[in-house]
Parts: sequence; C-alpha cells; structure tokens
Amino acid sequence: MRDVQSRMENTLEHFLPPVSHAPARLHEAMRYAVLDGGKRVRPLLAYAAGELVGADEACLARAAAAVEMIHAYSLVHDDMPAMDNDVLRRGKPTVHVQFDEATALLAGDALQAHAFDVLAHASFARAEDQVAALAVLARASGSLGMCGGQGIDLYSVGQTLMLPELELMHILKTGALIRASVVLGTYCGQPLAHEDRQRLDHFAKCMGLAFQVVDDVLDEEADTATLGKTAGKDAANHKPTYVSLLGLNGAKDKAAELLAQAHAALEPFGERAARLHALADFIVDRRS
Ligand code: GRG
Repeated sequence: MRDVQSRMENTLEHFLPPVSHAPARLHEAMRYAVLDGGKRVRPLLAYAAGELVGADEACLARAAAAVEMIHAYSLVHDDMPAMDNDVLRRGKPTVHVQFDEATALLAGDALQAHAFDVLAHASFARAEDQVAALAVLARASGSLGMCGGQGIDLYSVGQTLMLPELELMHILKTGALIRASVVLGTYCGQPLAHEDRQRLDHFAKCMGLAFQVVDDVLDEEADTATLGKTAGKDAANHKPTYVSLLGLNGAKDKAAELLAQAHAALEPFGERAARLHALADFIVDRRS
C-alpha cells in the first residue's frame, strides 16, 4: 500500500498543472488540495482492481489520478462555507482558508475538469473501455452519483432520515466514487466476464457503504488530531448517521457485516484478489 501511495503522489505531482504555469495562484491551490495528504483509498482500490485484470500500469496511473482529483475537488467544495464550512482537512487549513473562497471554488472546478483531461489522454487497450471509463467517472461524479448524494444531504437538514434514505444518500455521496474506482481499475486490463464484473461491483458497493459507516463511527470515537479534520461534527450538527440510527455497536456490526459480504464477493478470484481483500480490511479497520 505504501508503495502505491508513494507512486500515486509522484503521479499526481506529475499530472497536476505546474505553478510555473499561469494562473500560478489557482494551480498552487489545486496542488495544495491534492498533494501531501489523504489516504489515497480510491487510487489504492483502482490499483488493486487493476492488478486482478493484469492492467497496464500507465493507464492505471491515469485512472487512479483522475478519481483522486475528483475526490479532492469534492473535499474542497464540501469544506466551503456554503456547505460543511470547515477549516481543517487532511491536517491542514482547508483550501478556502489557506487561499480564499473564490480560489477554492475555481480550484475545485478546475480539478474536476482536469480529472477528465487526465483520463481522456490515457492509453487504453480498447477504445470502448476508455469511453466506458469516462462515462463511469462522469456518472459517479454528477447528480446521479456524488453530487446527487451531497444534494440529498443538503436538502435533508432538519428532517428525519430513516435508514433506507440514509443508505441511498451514502451510496451516492461516498459510495459512487469508491465503486467507480474499482470499475475504472478493471477497464485498464483484460476484459472481465459479466459475472466477474458483477462480483467486483458488489464488492465495491459493500466497500462504499462500509467506508461511510466507519466514517460515522470515527466521527464519534476519534479525535480531531487523529482524523486531520474536525471530529464530532455529525452529532454537533444533529445529522442522521449510522451511529445515531443504529447506535455505536450497531454501526460497528453493520461495518463487519458489509466487510464479510465484500470478502465473500471476492472468493471466486482466489489469490488474484489478495490486495482487494487486504484493502477491504484496511477500510474497515482504519483509524482516520
Ligand atoms: C461538494 C460535490 C461535492 C460533494 C461532496 C464526498 C463529499 C461529497 C463530501 C465529503 C464530506 C465527507 C466527510 C464525506 C464522508 C466520507 C468521505 C468522503 C470522507 C473523506 O474521504 P477519505 O477518508 O479522505 O478517503 P482522505 O483525506 O483520506 O482522502
């Protein structure tokens, strides 16, 4: 994992526009948002899925970088005053605090566009896989994916969400991009049989949800220094979470149940899925 994380840092550094290129301040903000921070869970998932299909390394690097840029943009915008209004992210001041609100808005917009630029210039073995990968990333990012989930979150303030509604919100808000990371990784390699694609998709769905359940548990249990972002915000904002709906132990049981399902979905792949198994454990056992 450390190897992929460090290669990812170099890849992102390489693909992001340099500060020497105008406008310097915007490029500085984009690089600040993406580099030197974050667990790189989505690139790790893309790489692990890619390994399963013998993916081309250069293609995978672009796919993983594209997903991470979309993720970084979503964090920049989510932290802004009109949304979650937070001052700390990845242990550093948020982008609008470090720069200014207009720059943060632009940096997020530019990162989103740049992600598609990076992916569009990848060398896929089959052109149809590249189109499919671009479509998957677009769908996962837009109103039928991450932005849609964020919308449900915004419009449900002050309302009582039941478990199925909470689940739908998170499947879109957090799950869509996690799912896309796995799918993109698989498009960089040998074609998969339909049933195998479905198995991996089920794995990715379980992981997307498990990621969020654990995020809710950490928001309740961990401290700000460990998380690198403000802890305890959900309870302070009276937000419905897995912890508020299921209790702390219920949420932990839910994460364990999703993890078991995720492992089971990988069974038919044997050793080829070893890294995905390990990542699934990491996502559920993580401390930040
Ligand atoms: C603003 C379009 C738009 C979308 C925002 C993803 C998201 C939607 C908001 C982020 C807010 C949040 C804390 C969501 C919970 C799950 C999550 C995505 C946590 C952060 O992801 P990590 O833990 O972060 O992978 P690092 O910093 O490790 O990359």
